[in-house]
Amino acid sequence: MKKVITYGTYDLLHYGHIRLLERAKALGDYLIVGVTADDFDKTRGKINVQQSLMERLEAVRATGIADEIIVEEYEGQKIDDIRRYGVDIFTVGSDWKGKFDYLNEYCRVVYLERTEGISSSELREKKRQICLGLVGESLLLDKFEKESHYVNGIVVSGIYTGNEDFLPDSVKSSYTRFETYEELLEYSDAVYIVSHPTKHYEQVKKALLSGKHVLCESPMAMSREECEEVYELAEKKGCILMEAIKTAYSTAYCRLLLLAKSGVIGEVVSVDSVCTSLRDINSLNPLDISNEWNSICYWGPNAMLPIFQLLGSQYAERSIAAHFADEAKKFDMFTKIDFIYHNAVASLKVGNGVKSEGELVISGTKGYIYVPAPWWKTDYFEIRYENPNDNKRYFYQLDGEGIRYEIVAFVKSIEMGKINSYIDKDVSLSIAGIVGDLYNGNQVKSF
Ligand code: C2G
Repeated sequence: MKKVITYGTYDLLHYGHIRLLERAKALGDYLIVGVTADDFDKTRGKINVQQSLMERLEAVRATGIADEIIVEEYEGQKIDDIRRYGVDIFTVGSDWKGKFDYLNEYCRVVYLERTEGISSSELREKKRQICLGLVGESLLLDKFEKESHYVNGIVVSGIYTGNEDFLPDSVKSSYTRFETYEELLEYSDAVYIVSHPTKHYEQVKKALLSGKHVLCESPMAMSREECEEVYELAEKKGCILMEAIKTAYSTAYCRLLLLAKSGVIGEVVSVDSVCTSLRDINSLNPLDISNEWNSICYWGPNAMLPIFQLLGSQYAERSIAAHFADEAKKFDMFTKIDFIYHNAVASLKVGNGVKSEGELVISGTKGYIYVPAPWWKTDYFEIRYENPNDNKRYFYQLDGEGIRYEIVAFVKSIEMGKINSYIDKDVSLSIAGIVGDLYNGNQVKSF
């Protein structure tokens, strides 16, 4: 029996795929089809896959062409499979010509002519493009715009900013700059907001009232009540409202959360996170300080994310100690917050003007998870035990700091008509609550 193997993503299965499978089958007597796992696709840069692995496996099975279907999960697996299954021929479309010649060492390699005029990415693009308006005054706009090019299904409609200085020439020259927010909304289906946090609530609300979907940098509002209000408004308007904290979308961060919740370190007893950056705040005049993001807004959401995602928001006590740079006590240069839960504790330190070791430590009754600085750009973490020989290390590639995955989640939410956010509403509300407490000086000790 002559065994043939081929691999693919097979997203939105189309006749180009089917013709390939039919010709692959005709090369031998038994065809094995390897369908790529979601993570493997992400690792190799295919982040726009619309269908889940199960849907893609089912679609290939339903063709009735494959004699066996396997999942391709890691780089190099093809060699393992060829050996394991005793494969005689590896085949793939001619768009890969030359890329798999190294497999000639293990079996015959055949490149089959690719079917022109059809591709999964064209099918994805054919769906209505979402016009996305960029709103705000932050260098993050530039990063976001660059990352948006990796995501199928969106096109930037234009920009509304209160301060053009934040826009690099490349962005300025590429897009319409709307004079008013209302005008931007008119030409957009959705908006990404990264204005000064004190503007977020009003801008989110105005977009939702206009029936636009919203992806807004955290904090989305300066109080729990305002945050609750915009979530309710989104529900009422049938719009997607998603909070943007790019760390939440990094594969490594998602994995460490799952591992912590799965009990590999026993019960989580403490979560300690530190996020800081150095800004020469003291040299700024009061007006400039008011345009800067203070520590609780700039780093607070990131630092609070693992605490609320692992321990929840029902803490019994919390204490906030802040060092302010201004008389009005609105700009915290450094803030330490301690939470006491029923059976755990948590602490965070954030600084925009004070530098510390930006690590995340999740302590448990069997071991702990250690994420080195800058932990919020999570691509690596360790699980450490009493016996260092038991320690485990994990690395997951992080492209674009997680922003492109965040955009993919936002676009998928809009296309599916239901929220696909990695940040639960309850976490979002808790973050806004703490931000509000600090702004309102609610039980805040200043030092
Ligand atoms: N294909 C084709 N004609 C098309 C589109 C795709 O012949 N119009 C072939 C591809 O060449 C590939 C298979 O169909 O052999 C599956 O294509 P994709 O799902 O796009 O996956 P791809 O990443 O190209 O698969 O490691 C090998 C890769 O996984 C190959």
